[in-house]
Amino acid sequence: PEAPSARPGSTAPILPPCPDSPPGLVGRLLIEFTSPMPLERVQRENPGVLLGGRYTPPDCTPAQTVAVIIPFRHREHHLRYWLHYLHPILRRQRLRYGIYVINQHGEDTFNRAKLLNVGFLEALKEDATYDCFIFSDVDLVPMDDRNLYRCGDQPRHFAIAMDKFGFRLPYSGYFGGVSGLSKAQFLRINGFPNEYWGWGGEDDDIFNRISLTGMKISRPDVRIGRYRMIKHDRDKHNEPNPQRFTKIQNTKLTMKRDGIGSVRYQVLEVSRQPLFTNITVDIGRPP
Ligand code: UD2
Ligand code: MN
Repeated sequence: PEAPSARPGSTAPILPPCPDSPPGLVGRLLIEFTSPMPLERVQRENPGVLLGGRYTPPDCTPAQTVAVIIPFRHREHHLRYWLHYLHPILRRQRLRYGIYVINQHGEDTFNRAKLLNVGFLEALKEDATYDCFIFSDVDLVPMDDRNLYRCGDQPRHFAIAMDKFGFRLPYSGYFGGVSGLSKAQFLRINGFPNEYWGWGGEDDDIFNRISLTGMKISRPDVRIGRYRMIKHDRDKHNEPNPQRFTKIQNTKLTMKRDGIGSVRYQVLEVSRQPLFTNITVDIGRPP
């Protein structure tokens, strides 16, 4: 009789579902940003990662396909550390994933949330099976691989205990750093705001969108959701946005017209690198 592990007409074995708790995790990790991190070394250490930063576990079938979206401009040295630490973690977590670096073209004011909207749409254009989106700053590395980069039945906040905040949540409505929403959750809040130019407020607007649609934020245990942020000064052209305090008062009104349904941009280049996909995009400038 035909072996039960073979699909009819195929020699590829049917892999069992990936376990809820991946067996190869190591727990607490040592994270440091002192020794230089050449990209060639990171490539050598991650031979299983396919062009564009795609990975599929060889031994099991994951329940989700995860797109990791990174807002980016002029942070190459941070990206090298991020790739060095995150690829092995995500692999141990038995995720099927792809890494998308959304690079803002030009030197106009930075817009993190709009870049994340672009990442959502562009990742789906590349692979319509993405059903979970993890949005991560380029400078944040988890200190524990039990912090699973997956989506659940509520939006997830991963970066809850950062070194720069003394390993505590800075305030109860904090949703910055690293977060995850399923495709359905993201569409339910009309994605992220496009109108926060410069530093700050966009994460609070996203928090408001989630609360206003009746969802609840899910978080890991505080002993597991620990992060290191690579120390940095404020970038040029990402000055604190003075409008942020009034804007976050108005999410209820603005979220209907401003979001994934209204984002306008122009993709200038898609380039599949060995460890990530780079998408350079013109997102315009503040009015
Ligand atoms: C905090 C939040 C962040 C966001 C931001 C306000 C933490 C750890 N993170 O970050 O999620 O809410 O405040 O907007 O509290 N970036 C570039 N190039 C630039 C500017 C920004 O790549 O020129 C990207 C990069 O991925 C960076 C992220 O945007 O990590 C956030 O910017 P930041 O790191 O300067 O701001 P920070 O650390 O205060
Ligand atoms: Mn930062």
